[in-house]
Amino acid sequence: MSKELENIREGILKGDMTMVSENVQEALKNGLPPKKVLDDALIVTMEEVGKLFEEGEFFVPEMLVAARAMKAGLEIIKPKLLEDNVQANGKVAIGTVKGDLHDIGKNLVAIMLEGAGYEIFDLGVDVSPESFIEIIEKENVQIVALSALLTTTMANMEATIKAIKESGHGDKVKVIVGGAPVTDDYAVSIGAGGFAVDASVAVSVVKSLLS
Ligand code: B1M
Repeated sequence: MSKELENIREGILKGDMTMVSENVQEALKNGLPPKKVLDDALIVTMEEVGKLFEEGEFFVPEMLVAARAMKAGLEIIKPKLLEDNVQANGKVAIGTVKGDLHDIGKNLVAIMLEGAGYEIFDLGVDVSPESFIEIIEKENVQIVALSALLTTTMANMEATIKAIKESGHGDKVKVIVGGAPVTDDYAVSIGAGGFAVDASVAVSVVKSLLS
């Protein structure tokens, strides 16, 4: 691995945005293809972060600063990728369901998915079923990712899934759900295509839903 890619990895693991930005710029200046920097440094290190989180080595704060550092690198790479016409792995619309304003977990999921090469349409918080349907129609997303943190708003996941099915998009769109009160059994009971307990598992679930 080149020195710049090694430094990007180190920067992400330390949550050092400057180190990541400088080394991404240096790598591009030295002629490394943007896709290589994305795959071999940014994405691979975010996978490592996900594993460290699953193993209990990293906690949410470390994951957030690592994600923020990775995002700093991603911002530099993004325009270059578009120039190179690199295709995203798939399109994902994500939001916290109607009535719910919690967005920290949802943001983590969005960042991890973006880090894994998916194009993300983040609708924010308090998102109505209609807004999800609108983005499905406008952007042809393949995955809808719903987050809920309140037992009272979990029901809006079911309402969103029902609305997507009724709108006729149920066959082409898979829905993944998650959030502190959500369980695998609940996901099955409301007809979701997948459930993830945390942001790194969400990446694996989306990957398998699209494979
Ligand atoms: Co709120 N809140 N809150 N809150 N809040 C909880 C959720 C609560 C459990 C606290 C408590 O009472 N112990 C409780 C819910 C109780 C319940 O429903 N049974 C609660 C309550 C009651 C409320 C209010 C009603 C309080 C009030 O006003 N009386 C109110 C509701 C507002 C609303 O949404 N309409 C409210 C407000 C707020 C703040 C605005 C102050 C703030 C949110 C700030 C923000 O998000 N920007 C807040 C916070 C911070 C919390 C706690 C303390 C922390 C949540 C958090 O960010 N965790 C929370 C208590 C707790 O959870 N310990 C609490 C860190 C985050 C990384 O974890 O979001 O779980 P989490 O995400 C995880 C996984 O769940 C998963 O991945 C992440 C980790 O990788 N995940 C997904 C999440 N979404 C996913 C989607 C996926 C896959 C995985 O696929 C699509």
